[in-house]
Amino acid sequence: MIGVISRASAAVALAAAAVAGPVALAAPASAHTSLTGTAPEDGSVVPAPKSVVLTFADAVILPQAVLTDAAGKEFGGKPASKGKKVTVPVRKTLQPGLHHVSWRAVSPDGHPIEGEFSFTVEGGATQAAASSARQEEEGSGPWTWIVLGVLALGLVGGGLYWASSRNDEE
Ligand SMILES: [Cu+2]
Repeated sequence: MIGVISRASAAVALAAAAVAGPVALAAPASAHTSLTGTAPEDGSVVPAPKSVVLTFADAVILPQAVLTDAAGKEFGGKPASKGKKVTVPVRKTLQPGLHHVSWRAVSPDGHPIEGEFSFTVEGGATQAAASSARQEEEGSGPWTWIVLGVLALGLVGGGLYWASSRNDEE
């Protein structure tokens, strides 16, 4: 019976870890609270949001957040805490492009926690640029290095062959 229960709870823990992913792995077993999600999500492309919402595993104390565009201009209002959610009002309509949120708060256990994430406000040329930039990033994966490596090997090999055939002539 105990075996069944612990196997079941292990399965639940595994499932929870799979959902929470790196956040769960980064957090020590029993320590300060952590950010469980944001809206907009990190790395997302979204319509201009009216507010930015940070959700924590527990209610946090004295939350602070700075919302900036790519030029460093600030758009965030005073963060308001309600339960496990912290809402940062957006003071002025965000223009298309990359935006960044830096946040900081005090965990219920008294430890400071902080983090950052970014999102892109969709629209016109900026959105196209953002998605093509992402494709380029994906494109310059291992293949670029493999091709460069093969080219380099070819050059070295060719050079060695040339050198050895010259030696043969002498
Ligand atoms: Cu802590």
